Amino acid sequence: MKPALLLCAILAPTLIFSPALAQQGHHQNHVQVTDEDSAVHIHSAATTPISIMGDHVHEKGGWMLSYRYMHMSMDGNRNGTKELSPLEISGDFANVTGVGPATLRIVPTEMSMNMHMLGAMYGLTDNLTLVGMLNYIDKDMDHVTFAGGNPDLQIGNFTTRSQGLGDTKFAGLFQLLQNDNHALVAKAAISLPTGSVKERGTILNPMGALQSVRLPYAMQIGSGTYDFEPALTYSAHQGLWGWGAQYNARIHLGENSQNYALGDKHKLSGWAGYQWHENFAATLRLTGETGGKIDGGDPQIAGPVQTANPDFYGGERLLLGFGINFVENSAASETHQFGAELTLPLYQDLNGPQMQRDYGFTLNYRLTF
Ligand SMILES: [Cu+2]
Repeated sequence: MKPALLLCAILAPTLIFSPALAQQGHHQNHVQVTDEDSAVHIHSAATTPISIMGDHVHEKGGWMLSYRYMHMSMDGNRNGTKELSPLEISGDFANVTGVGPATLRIVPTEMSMNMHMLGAMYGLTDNLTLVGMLNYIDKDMDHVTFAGGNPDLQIGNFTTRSQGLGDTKFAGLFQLLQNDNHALVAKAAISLPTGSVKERGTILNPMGALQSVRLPYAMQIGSGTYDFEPALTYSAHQGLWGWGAQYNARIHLGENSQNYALGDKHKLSGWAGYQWHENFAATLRLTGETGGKIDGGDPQIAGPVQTANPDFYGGERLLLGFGINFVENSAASETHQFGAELTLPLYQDLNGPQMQRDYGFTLNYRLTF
């Protein structure tokens, strides 16, 4: 990722909306804000995109339970910024540094991932909130197989699937700064390797035979390592507008039991949100992300396919997110919030050949009490 692009990710929403930031509105964007003069709590919709996690803390004794559904779709392949057809990958690419044969006769064409996340937050003090999160993940990947002796001859298609409990996360969120308009929250999380790294599936090999293999890294459910996930989130609101920025990372600590570590990831997001109704807000987000290649390799993951090569992982992306948040008006002290966000790729520079990102979306329900 060029520094300029990362800077754009942060600045663009702020610049786009800056003329309007001077406006004064009647609502505050705090979910916990109540109308002092009324017995009825007035909640207003959050102006932070739903895909941004760890942006807030809860008051001492406050709880939040959440369910999040994330879908991510991948379609086609690229090397660097150039798109590649399956025929180009089968014919032109050597698998020189990878494990297994020197050719790539099996080419993934589409992939989808679904993630169900259950989360709980609890305010231990006004400035420290504890978080726990469980994930359930399913993945499927479609492939075409070309003949071992003829890179132009397609001999069939197959799909592999994997599913299971993902990595489990525990986090502490520390409120570093909070006043009427600004908040700064630091997150320190540990990810436990509860997700499987030994998923198996059946492939159609270039000899035309069905074969049971350990699935490539992209189809495994967990990282297999203990991971450190730090984040720092700034958010602000004024009138009907909100904006903010977040840095977060996933750092893999050591190697897993199968002798590798996934590439570390770093993400920088910038966003703006506008509360166009007391109960609704719209959000716009830009995220720049960078990820490394896989370090090491699982000797049981081999084959004439790009996803079995640790070097064909990682790269840089710029993503655009459009979101909507809703909060229910309620006289009770609990609030129900819903959020949805659609994510589209703007730019991808990948260590390829590698599958490229297509659309994704996140749906979220939160209960605060
Ligand atoms: Cu919360």
